[in-house]
Amino acid sequence: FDNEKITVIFVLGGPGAGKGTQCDRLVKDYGFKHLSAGDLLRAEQTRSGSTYGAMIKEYITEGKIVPMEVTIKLLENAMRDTLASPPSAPGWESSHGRFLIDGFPRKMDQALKFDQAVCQSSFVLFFATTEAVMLERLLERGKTSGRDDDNRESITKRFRTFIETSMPVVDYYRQRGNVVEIDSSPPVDVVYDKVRVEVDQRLG
Ligand code: UP5
Ligand code: MG
Repeated sequence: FDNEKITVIFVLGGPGAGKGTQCDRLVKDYGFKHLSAGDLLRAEQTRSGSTYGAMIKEYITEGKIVPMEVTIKLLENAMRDTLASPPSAPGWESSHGRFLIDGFPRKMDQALKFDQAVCQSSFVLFFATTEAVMLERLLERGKTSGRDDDNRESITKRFRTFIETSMPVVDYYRQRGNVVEIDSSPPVDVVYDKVRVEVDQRLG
């Protein structure tokens, strides 16, 4: 993908930090195309004829990172589809697309591969809060979400993977001065006000 023609923002943060919620707001106000790696994997998991379904379910339930080939392919396909039939949202220009890539990259190999083979991100929006806050949100959501990983056992595993495998990615981009960190403990509107300020500043 041509970095002159698209803007990509990575949206990272622990499980339940509020990535998807904030992305939904940004889509409405800025015309971003929101691509959640987790959503794409869950869709692939249930797609009839997928060879990866059982494998994806196993990884997600165990809170492990699905091999990057699968996830990067799904993201590339979704980006290509979006550019082929662009959203008619205000903010999305035919000459220049905007993507929020949510929950990816969450392992160093994915980060390096995507940067080198797909495109570079403008910056990383990193939502930080405590495990206590994230646990409460996920258990509450788990009452209705139907997600295979919104249970105490999987949540514990997701937290461990986040610390051990995904935080190094955030630190890698931080060293490059590419991380905007936002405390996502407050209510959604308060968090979003801060997000807007940062995005306005960087998108110009
Ligand atoms: N909520 C949100 N913000 C709130 C706020 N400020 N105040 C109060 N409540 C708030 O929010 C979670 C819940 O909290 C919701 O009920 C919301 O209303 C409330 P949400 O916005 O959904 O948080 P999010 O950070 O998106 O949480 P999510 O559970 O989606 O994060 P994960 O990172 O765990 O999930 P994801 O779907 O990205 O990945 C799932 C799995 O897929 C991974 O564990 C992994 O196994 C696999 N995966 C890969 O293998 N590779 C990838 O590249 C990506 C995923
Ligand atoms: Mg999410």
